[in-house]
Amino acid sequence: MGAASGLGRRRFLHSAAAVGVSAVGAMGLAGCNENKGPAGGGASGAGAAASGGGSGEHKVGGAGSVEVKPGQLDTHYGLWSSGHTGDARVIGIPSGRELLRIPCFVPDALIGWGLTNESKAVMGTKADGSLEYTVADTHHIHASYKDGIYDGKYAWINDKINARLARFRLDYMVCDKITKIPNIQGFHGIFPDKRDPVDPAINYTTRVFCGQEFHVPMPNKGKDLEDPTKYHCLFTCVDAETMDVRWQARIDGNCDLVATSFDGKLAASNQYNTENGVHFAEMMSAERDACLFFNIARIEQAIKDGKATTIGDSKVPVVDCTVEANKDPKTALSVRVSVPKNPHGVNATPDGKYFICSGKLSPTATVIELQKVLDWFDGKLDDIEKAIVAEPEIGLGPLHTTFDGRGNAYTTLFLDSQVVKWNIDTAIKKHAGDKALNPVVDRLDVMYQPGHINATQAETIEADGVWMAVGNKFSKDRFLPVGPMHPENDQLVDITGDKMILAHDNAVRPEPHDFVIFKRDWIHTKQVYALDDSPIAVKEPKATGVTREGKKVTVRMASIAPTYYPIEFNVKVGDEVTLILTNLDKVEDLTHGFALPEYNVQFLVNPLETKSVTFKIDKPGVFWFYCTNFCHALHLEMRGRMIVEA
Ligand code: RUQ
Ligand code: CUA
Ligand code: CA
Repeated sequence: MGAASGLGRRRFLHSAAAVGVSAVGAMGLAGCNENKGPAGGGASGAGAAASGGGSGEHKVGGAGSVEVKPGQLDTHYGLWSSGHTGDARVIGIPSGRELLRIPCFVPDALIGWGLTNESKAVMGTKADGSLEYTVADTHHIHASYKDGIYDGKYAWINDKINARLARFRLDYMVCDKITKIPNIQGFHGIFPDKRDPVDPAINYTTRVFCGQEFHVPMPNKGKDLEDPTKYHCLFTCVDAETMDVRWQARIDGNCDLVATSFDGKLAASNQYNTENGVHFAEMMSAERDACLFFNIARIEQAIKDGKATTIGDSKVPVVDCTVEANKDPKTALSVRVSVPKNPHGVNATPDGKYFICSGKLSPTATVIELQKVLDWFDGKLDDIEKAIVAEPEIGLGPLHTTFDGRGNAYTTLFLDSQVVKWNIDTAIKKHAGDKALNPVVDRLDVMYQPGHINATQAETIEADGVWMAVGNKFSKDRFLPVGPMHPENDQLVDITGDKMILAHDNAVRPEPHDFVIFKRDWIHTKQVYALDDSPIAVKEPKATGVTREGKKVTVRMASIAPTYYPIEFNVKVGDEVTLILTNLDKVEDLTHGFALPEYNVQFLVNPLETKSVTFKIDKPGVFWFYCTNFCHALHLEMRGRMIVEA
């Protein structure tokens, strides 16, 4: 990326550095708002170690202190993707504290994800019962919508490596479904829709759109390797409730990220490699790539009208959204708007009017007016390029953009190691002819090489412009050295004022990608399961015990602190044991573990939760199973014997 930025863009580096100084200078101004912020935090900010630009004391702005004192709660939830650790994280904002990791695609030893039968059923297994995949790369996480804000029901996350989409239930904060998307590689961007394009009563999420980044020959059977015309990507629509794949659209070029309009009519993906090159040099030749818009109502009508095909063994209907097939606005299912070379990131403004794509290799952001795209589909706009209403120069290596709900955009500049705040309306006026205007409002140095960025509620109509988190890919000198691999640095910025104020650093295990942040009362979690959540729950101590059918043995267990029922059971060498454990404790936070030596078993059961594991008995002996999770004064005594007679 560094080489690609080119010498010609040096001047941006210089001007960016000059303006960056003012961000540090401005920190003195912000102190007057102390303690008035919605976070209602502490008085001095002394607990917040961070400072702008790497030196000087921390100032508290309108958002309040980042310090969350003992006894207080964070004001916001953050849902973070974790990159190639393959899971998701729940972060408290403003403290930056990691509250939970939610496993989905890869095993997790703490809760026994990938070990219990229930989690294996979600994750998917091979014929021999082993997990189909044990690695994943999660990039983008987004929550379900109702009336333009999150409804607290679901969140979704992608696995770029193995083309899977996972769903989290936000009440229990667990993964409940994973869907493998057929015929794609490099599954990257995702975004739920926000309402139905046709039925106004459906003002909530019913679809999740998924972009494919790595194009492959279709079908991908080892043929047509050097024929770029055979390489395509698919844009996929998954049903939010059933998690079935509803349809796919075959396209040219590679999808980077995905955005959806608040009216439900359009989904879009910014694209690089519109050249459709198979080799790196070909992928870099065009001066402009694109943002590709999908007309959802038309695509679904086309499928109803039988205008779909299928690919390979997949039964999913596939429509043709290639450029060649969609030239006539009256019938087009999709249309491309140009964006400079190899763009990255596309984001919807909270007022519902624009999508903004970052230039990445161009020092610009491209503002596309959604009404104009709809006008083109209606035959009212003669040239789709007129949908571009601004293309401000903002700095080097722009990647992702977020919003404060007051008309400002905040874009990460990877090469400048800055966040640039710019005004969307000013950029539009400048594009329309008022060349004297400067849309850039402020710049803030961040440490270092920022990628993702998101402000509180910025992906909803209630963007509140309080806090903004910036995910920095490098932290270098920012934390104590821990060997060659540094943590990453999530920085929190107060965006309530004209000037951004850097408020907090927190180290984070590499490598988070996207995240969303929203006020804490937008979700209501449950602390205790319902016994009936599991069809195999062991509902009372009386229902415990061992049953046998030939070599298949079922052990029904219950836990009530500080003991298991039964506390011992007998099985035989050669048995296949399915052990079902229900935690009959109903008290919040009273979680038990179950570990079994020599059999590689460890999992947790939360209050009234049921889990099961299946394993083969291959040796005689006494095996003490025990509770791994501190639950009671007699936690260490919570154990029992599995007896296998010789
Ligand atoms: S994308 S740095 Cu992380 Cu998947 Cu933009
Ligand atoms: Cu039960 Cu520790
Ligand atoms: Ca890194």
